[in-house]
Amino acid sequence: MTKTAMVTGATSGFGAAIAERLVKDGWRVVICGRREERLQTMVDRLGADKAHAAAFDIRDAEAMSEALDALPAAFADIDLLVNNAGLALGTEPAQFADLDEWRQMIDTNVTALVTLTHALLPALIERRGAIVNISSISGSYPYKGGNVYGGTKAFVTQFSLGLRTDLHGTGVRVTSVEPGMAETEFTLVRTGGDQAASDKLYTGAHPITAEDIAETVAWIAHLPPHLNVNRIEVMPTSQSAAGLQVHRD
Ligand code: NDP
Ligand code: 8X3
Repeated sequence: MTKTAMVTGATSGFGAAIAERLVKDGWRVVICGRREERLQTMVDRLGADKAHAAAFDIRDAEAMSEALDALPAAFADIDLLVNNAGLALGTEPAQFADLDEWRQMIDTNVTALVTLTHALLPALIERRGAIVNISSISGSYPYKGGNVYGGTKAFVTQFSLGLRTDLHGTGVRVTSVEPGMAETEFTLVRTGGDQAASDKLYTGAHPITAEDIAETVAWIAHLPPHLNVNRIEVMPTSQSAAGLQVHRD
């Protein structure tokens, strides 16, 4: 029987690649994001029987609830929730950071993610479904300017592990996927649209691609029901941890 996935943040980067990959693998997908034209283009390409566009700002709980209530019957029974929508804003040290940007990251990466998960949990339990949360290595390894972004992703990882514990015995699988540096629109968003900064970061680094993460998520989604990947950390070979720093007077 055809299974249905809901993929948030499907207008770009990981989410777009995950949605495309799942449809290729025979799934139906509900694709979410604010940029409605991109979602519609994707529906046109993948087919309206395979993809359904749900355009809403994930920080708006009412809009989220309306979008869930408006799902057509063929897309209403979600077997897999991919909580991918998220962003980093700013690279300044904490003492120079913009509080509104911090709040936007928390509202998107944390509050919206738990709100959607809470809404879908009863159905996921009923269907013995799965949740894949897109966290980040920034939740495990601090770096300069990562402050609140890293904090939100540490939350996502720990929330995933906590969900696993609470869902014990329900058959619902939960995975935290923790990618390192990947070339998507992530740095464009983080820098307020600075294409040169984005190009500079990725040039020569052979970063992760969106398709690499789609491959990882598809592998997790297709594992037999008795297996749960709790967390998986994926970096480009060119990236590794850089250790601690010491300030001397
Ligand atoms: P992109 O910027 O390419 O994609 C981000 C997606 O999130 C877009 O589809 C965007 O949709 C959606 N989104 C952001 N804010 C909102 C909002 N308020 N409401 C609805 N959707 C929203 O970045 P990535 O693909 O790289 O990022 C995907 C996830 O992966 C994020 O959670 C990110 O933190 C994480 N990640 C990224 C890494 C990287 O190096 N790229 C590494 C590790 C993790 P729209 O703008 O249309 O609303
Ligand atoms: C994105 C990865 O290391 O750029 O989550 O913060 S990193």
